[in-house]
Order: sequence, then C-alpha cells, then structure tokens
Amino acid sequence: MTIVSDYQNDVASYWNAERNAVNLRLGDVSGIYHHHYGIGEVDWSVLEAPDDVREEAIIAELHRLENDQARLLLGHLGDIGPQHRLLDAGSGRGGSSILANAAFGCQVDGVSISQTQVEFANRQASERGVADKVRFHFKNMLDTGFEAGAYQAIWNNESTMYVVLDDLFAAHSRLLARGGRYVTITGCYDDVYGLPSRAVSTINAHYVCDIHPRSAYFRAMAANRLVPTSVIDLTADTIPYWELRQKSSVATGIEDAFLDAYRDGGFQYLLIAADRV
Ligand code: GPP
Ligand code: MG
Repeated sequence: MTIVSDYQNDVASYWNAERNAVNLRLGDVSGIYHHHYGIGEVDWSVLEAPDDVREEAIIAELHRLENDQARLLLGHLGDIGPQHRLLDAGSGRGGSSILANAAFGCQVDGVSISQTQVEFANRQASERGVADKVRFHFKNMLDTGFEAGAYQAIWNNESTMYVVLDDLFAAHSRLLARGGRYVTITGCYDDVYGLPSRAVSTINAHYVCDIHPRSAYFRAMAANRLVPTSVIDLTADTIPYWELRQKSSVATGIEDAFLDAYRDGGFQYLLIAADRV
C-alpha cells in the first residue's frame, strides 16, 4: 500500500489538488516544474521592466532561481555517470529528476504519494523523450520496495518535512550502494532557540507538513549509516527569492511567514550531503 495513514492521505490530498501559479507558471517558462524554492542573487531590474513585460520577467527570474537551487543540489550527488541509478524521494512534478537525467544521462526514479503529480511528471518525461530513463512511481518514499543497494545517490528536495526522519533514513540507507551519496535541501528550525516560532507553525499549517529541528537530521543520519560530508547554510541565499516572490503576482500568502522565520534566525534553509558508509 502506498498511503498508509490519515496524515499521508491529507498530504496526498493537498498535492493532488495543488495548482499554484507560482509553480505552474514558473514551470511553463522552460517546461521544468519544481516544488522547491530558489537561491542566489536576484536581478532586481525585472521590477523596472516595461509594464507589458514586467510580470513575465519576474516569473522568469523566479524560475531561474529555482533551477539554480536544483542544480546546486545535483552538484552534491558526487561523481554520477550514465551507468548509475538515482532516486528522487518526493519527486513532485518531476523537475529535479528531469534535470538530473539531463546532467548525468542516467536512470532516475521519482516517487510521490500524489497520483496527480506522478501522472504529471511522467507526462513531462514522455514529452521530453526521456521516459525510458526517467520514471515516476506512485510509491511511498518510506517503503518503495525498490532493490536494496541499487542507488548511487538519493535526494530529498524539500520533502523531508513530511516524514519521520528515522524511517526515511533507514529506507534510504537500505537503497543506497555503499559509498553512495544522500543529499537534502530542507527548511529546519534551529533548536539552539528551543522550540520553533509562530512563523514556522504557520508554514507547517500551510503545507500540512512538520518541519524538523536541525539536530534531528544529524541524529537520524548517524543512526542510519549516513555520515555528513557537507552542510551548507543557504538561509541568506534564499531570502532574495522570497523578497522577489513577495512582490510578484504569483505570491501565495506564505511569503511573510518565510521571511519572518528566516530573518529572526530561528529557521534555516540547509543543504546536507552525506555518504552511505
Ligand atoms: C513546497 O514547494 C515545499 C514544501 C511544502 C516544503 C516546505 C519547505 C520548507 C523549506 C519548509 P512548492 O513549490 O510546492 O510551494 P509553493 O507552492 O509555495 O511554491
Ligand atoms: Mg514553488
């Protein structure tokens, strides 16, 4: 069974119904549809573009920043060749998987508990002529049933906040080849300050997720043969994306919560890469 709890059913319902312009219109720019945020410097001149092209310029700029986020993640997967297999855990509409196949020429499996997302992503792979290499499955990342040790790398691009980390890393550890790499980009609260702020609770309620404390990642990795090789704090790099998104026509209303959470220091946007030992 793919969906095994009321909670997972709530998550699947959210994603089956989701049609946010901030995801679909950005994806339309290049045909790569993401469900994560952006990083890097904003070209603020887009706000001064002529009236008839301003909105389009802002959307293209937001999309550029989300592509840059995905490329940063993929750059931490290690030395990947066409012979390898990769797993995108919580693959959304498929953007990261399709970019990974384009970068490495290898087979990629994506899994999601949203049937709508899986169908959308498989359609994208077919349209781009890569359906023989990039496949999306209606499966639970905690229990894929895929072959043990078959994957050279696995990533979660902003999808760890939907699962218990010990369960997730146990599953990844089983699927990864020895010496393989795990990478996540995630939002986590900084437990230096104890419990999370109200802004973090607002984000949780908005997406039906449960943001973990930073320490939980390292504890669960250590318990599951995953040894961190890089930890990069991307908080300062993602704030410009949120500032531009806040001023855009595709803002969803969650922008203030992210900006408050990041600026008050209690919430971090982190990349963590780890070796499977
Ligand atoms: C959604 O991306 C991402 C999440 C629900 C994970 C939460 C992430 C954190 C860093 C806490 P999306 O692209 O579908 O969201 P939106 O529709 O707001 O752009
Ligand atoms: Mg988005």
